[in-house]
Amino acid sequence: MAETIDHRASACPCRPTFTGPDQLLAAARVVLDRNWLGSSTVPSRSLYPHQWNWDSAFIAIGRSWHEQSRAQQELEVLFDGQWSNGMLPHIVFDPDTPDDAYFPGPRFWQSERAAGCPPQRATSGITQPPLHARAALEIYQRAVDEPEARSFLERLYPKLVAQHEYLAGCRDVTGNGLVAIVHPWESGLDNSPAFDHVLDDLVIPDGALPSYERRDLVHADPTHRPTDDAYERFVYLALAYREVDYDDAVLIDRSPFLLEGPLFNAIYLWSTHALAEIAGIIGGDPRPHRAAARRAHDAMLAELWSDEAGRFVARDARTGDRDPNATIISFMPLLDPELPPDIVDRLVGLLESPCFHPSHTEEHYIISSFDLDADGFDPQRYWRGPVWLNTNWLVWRGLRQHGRHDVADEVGDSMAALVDRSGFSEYFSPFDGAGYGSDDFSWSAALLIDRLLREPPAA
Ligand code: 2M8
Repeated sequence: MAETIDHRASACPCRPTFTGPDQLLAAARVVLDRNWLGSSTVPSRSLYPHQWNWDSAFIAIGRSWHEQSRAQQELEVLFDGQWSNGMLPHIVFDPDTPDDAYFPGPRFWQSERAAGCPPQRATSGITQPPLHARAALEIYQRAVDEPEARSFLERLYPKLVAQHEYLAGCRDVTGNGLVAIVHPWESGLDNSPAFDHVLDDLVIPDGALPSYERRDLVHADPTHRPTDDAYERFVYLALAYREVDYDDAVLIDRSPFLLEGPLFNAIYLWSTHALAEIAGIIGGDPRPHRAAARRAHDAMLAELWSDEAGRFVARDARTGDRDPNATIISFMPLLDPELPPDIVDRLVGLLESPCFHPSHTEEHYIISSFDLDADGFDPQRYWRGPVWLNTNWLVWRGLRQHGRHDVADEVGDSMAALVDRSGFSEYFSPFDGAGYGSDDFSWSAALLIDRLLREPPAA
């Protein structure tokens, strides 16, 4: 058990005072406008000055409520960076932003080494959770101009199919129906304790790392970001992939990091269902997508559910070792519309337990990214304790899907309360709601829009 610390001492000095949902919505739109580059949106002008893969899906969902055209463009421009094997890179670099504005930038990744990288765009060489089919479907569902949205779906559908085929074909490394990630950055939650059981054993040979400068530390407090030790592991794993020219077949034979996780797979499954719906809308065949969704559903229950722990766990695809930590990823299979009700109940039980409910302080916010009682829980450190709006939103959508509106409302209300308290920060303390990381963070704005407009909070 971790020592009890009074984290409320770290209260954020800035307290935006929004007078209600309308002001919050207007402020969220201003953030998205500020971060618009002309054809896509940066997650943050300072920390993340390029286009990120799953950020753009979240952003497109938020934009879909009031600007169909930019929402569509966000995804279409992202897919301009797709590789010919279907891989959708986790960063598509903005050619007008200097290489040293972000590390690792285009000179590090050298995406031109991969046979299928599009010649016109420099990209990273890894991917991120495939939320894009879901985002595309939601843009269509809210479109003001339906014929245009239909033709958008027709244009995007083959690219989405290629993205899913890449994941099912090249990343199902054990043949069990689950998609494996080859780098913590692919998870979207890179510094999460969910990966410690694999990363702790990683040995970096002397001289294997180039010298580099962490640009993130110029823009954010180092005590809120991953440690240098973690970063070395991230850089080392990225280099290992680059050295084999991003050839999955070779990498998978050698990579020390191959992980089947509940977040990536739950999003893949949720988007596979969306792909089936899109196929139906544009006159395609939904059946292969339904079959793929069934396979992912079965595999997630068989391989990632721990009945003993009462939660979903990440699994080392090479050794079969399971992650012992309770983190936010434990809840993500709530996105599976066919998740059995008894499992939904157990996840709700965990969510309501002291592990994720900081009820010992009067002011508190859910859902922390790590078990509040775990050794190593840190309310300020990147993915090791703070609340993030994107993970809240994913759990909120999952709970609503299973009719658990009482708990869903609590999660959704926490999103609005955090922004009300600290503005559109990248992440927040679960105790006092202080904001950390970047200000004016795009997905915080986009997902708050979705939360407020999908179901306005009760007055
Ligand atoms: C964070 O990840 C990047 C690397 O991709 C970083 O730490 O530099 C994560 O929060 C990730 O999920 C997110 O997509 C990215 C941009 O917002 O930042």
